[in-house]
Amino acid sequence: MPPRKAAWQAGGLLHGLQTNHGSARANHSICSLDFRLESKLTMSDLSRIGVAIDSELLEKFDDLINKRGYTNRSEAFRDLIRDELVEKTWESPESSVVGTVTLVYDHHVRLLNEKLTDMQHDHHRSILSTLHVHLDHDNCLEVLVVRGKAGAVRKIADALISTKGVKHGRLTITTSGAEL
Ligand code: NI
Repeated sequence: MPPRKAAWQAGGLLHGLQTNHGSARANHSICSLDFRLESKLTMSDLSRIGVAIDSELLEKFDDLINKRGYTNRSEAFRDLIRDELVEKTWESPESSVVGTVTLVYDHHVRLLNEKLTDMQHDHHRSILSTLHVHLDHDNCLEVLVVRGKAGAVRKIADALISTKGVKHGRLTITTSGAEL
């Protein structure tokens, strides 16, 4: 399974920001950005940079971040960078990661419940918690919190999602936050 973007984050922003390169090339704006680690916020950690960006793209960016509830550009840019850094860690199978696996399935499918439970018990060290919701008469939603080496976590998610009878499944990648 290809790496998937976590929630909206950078993927959503980047995909929402296609611009007409032909017409807007010459029309650049400079925006000033603060980059800092919020957990260690001191003046010496703060770097201020200027970014040249075409006006049309900047307008779309401002539009998008307003809708997402950002109050300033700097925080939106920082989130873009963090999301790319998190994504990068998943490329190495040995890196330590955290994530969630979401499954939707019909619990009437023969032995499906048992199969999914067996698989979760087989990987009890990697699956920290499971939330089960009975969506309606037939369908169940399960959200599993997973933690471990990227390769192993991905393998567990693939096995669960590809089990016959699972209607939809998704592995969402995130980070323990320690590196950001
Ligand atoms: Ni259920």
